[in-house]
Amino acid sequence: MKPTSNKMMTGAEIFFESLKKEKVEYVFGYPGGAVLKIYERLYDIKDLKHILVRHEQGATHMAEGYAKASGKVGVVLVTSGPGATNTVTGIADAYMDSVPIVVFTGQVPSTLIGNDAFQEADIVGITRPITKHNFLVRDVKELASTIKKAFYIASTGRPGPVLVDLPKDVIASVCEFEYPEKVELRGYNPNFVGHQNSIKKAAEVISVSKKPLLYVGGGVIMSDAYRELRLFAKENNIPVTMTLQGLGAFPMTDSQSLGMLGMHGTYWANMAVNNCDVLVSLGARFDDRVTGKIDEFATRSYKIHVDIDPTCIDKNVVVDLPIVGDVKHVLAELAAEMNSAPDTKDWWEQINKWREECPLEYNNSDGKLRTEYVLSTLNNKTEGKAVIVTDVGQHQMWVSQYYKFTEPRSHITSGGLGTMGFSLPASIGASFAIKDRPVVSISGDGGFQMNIQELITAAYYKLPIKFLLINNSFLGMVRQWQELFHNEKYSFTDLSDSNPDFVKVAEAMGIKAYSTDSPKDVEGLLDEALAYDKGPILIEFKVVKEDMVFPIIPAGKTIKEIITKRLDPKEMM
Ligand SMILES: Cc1ncc(C[n+]2csc(CCOP(=O)(O)OP(=O)(O)O)c2C)c(N)n1
Repeated sequence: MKPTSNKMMTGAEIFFESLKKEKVEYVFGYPGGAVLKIYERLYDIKDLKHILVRHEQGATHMAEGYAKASGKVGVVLVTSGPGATNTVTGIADAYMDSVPIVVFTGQVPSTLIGNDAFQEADIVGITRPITKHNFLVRDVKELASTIKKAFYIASTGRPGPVLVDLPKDVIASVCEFEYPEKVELRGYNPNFVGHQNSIKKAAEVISVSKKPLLYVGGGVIMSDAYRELRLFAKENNIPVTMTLQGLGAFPMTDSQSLGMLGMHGTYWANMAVNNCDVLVSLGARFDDRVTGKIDEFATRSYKIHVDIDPTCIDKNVVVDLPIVGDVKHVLAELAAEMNSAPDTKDWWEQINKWREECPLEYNNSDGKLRTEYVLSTLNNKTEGKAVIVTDVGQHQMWVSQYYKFTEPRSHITSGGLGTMGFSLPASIGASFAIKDRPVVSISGDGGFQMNIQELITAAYYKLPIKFLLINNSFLGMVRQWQELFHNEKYSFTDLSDSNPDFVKVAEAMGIKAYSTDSPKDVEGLLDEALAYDKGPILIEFKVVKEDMVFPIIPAGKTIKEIITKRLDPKEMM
């Protein structure tokens, strides 16, 4: 189909011309009645790659994985009704983790909206609380400007998901195509430059502190502020702890890294938070998995909070000095304002004592296969440089402890929503973005089954993803809570009788697959997986069933209640 006239185009043509203007490379999608006109046009388009998924939830996680790995906006295209509602979990996930995606949903014709028409769902209403913004396009004349706004809103300020609902008649209508150069939105002006006086004050406070700590979140990675962070931390010899989303913002191999803080964070990172005198939060949001009991969180510290989103300030923890701005700019300014580095010698001595007091450990001598061993071996073989996409559960927390991320945009996980079924499709999105490093998807046997259909997508597009399946035959993290906090009532968490033969499942979908329960096989299998580039490969590691992730600070508790190992039954008596 050729453009209708010089500049006159159908809505479907305008849609693709607008995506071209936004330099979109990939669209993760699934067709249906309400978007047939778009797919009709797509049939003849060569310079945009449409990735056919197997379920629309998969499409949204792929867009997230692509966005997180590349720093670009991920794009989804689905039909109305069930196609649209299937995207809801992925949209909520992107909202919680501030991931820039734009989701285009088909809608029934404008004249039928509100009539309970076939495959009608009020997706704008449904997603209002879980999108940064959403639009229903009522007139084809608004289509191009709406798409421009959608990409702008998704990718600026604190990033997030934007949904654009496209009624069937709008897509079929015709108008002149003109793509706006600029976006002007009243009331939406993300503040990039922090207040100069506040930055000066922060520099003064940090210079004279004795026990400063940098608490780094995903915002540092999103604003590409890792160089500024490294410079600032090194020049001032300040320890750095990271949130789950912040891992990779500062090299975990550097002696100044304390690793992750919070519920499953390191003992020394949590002790440092509890004892620091100045806490500098950079692109992090003080979420409950980090703070534990809020009234007792870092009570000894003067708190500085740098964030681009003003609604984050004082939301969970009241701070002493807020700085609203892009963390990249603020960190550069802060570095320039520092007259002298703080004296942190004693502070480091104390932190290093905590490191020795309670190191991360696991049993590596009884001949049994353990997740920590698999992850440490993977870390050694890839030197902390692979792109690791995890699911949700115990394996996810072990990754945060045993994989030493050295690069930003290398750790992709569902943190805020904690969505099982995230890793498999998100690794597909990441694999389209990343070609020069291995992409490794790590899932538990529970979460792996939640979007298992997307193995077909990975196989069809011959993506060289390494799927590592950590099979403990349990919904491991829930089992752990049942053991620790619910009287050992293992209610519906044992999957040993119902799990499928994962190797056969993978093979049926065209994927090379292996399984082992022996530590002796780990090196060889990882070598084979890392060398294999003809398509995806799956390795199932049958690990010890009842292992638990330590340390753990129970939900809503403090460092005083930290549990560092499984209690010996004799100790409990
Ligand atoms: C969609 C969804 N449903 C339920 C949960 C609750 N949940 C959190 S962790 C977990 C267990 C995960 O088990 P598995 O995938 O086997 O990973 P493991 O903890 O064993 O590493 C469950 C059920 C969730 N996070 N997401």
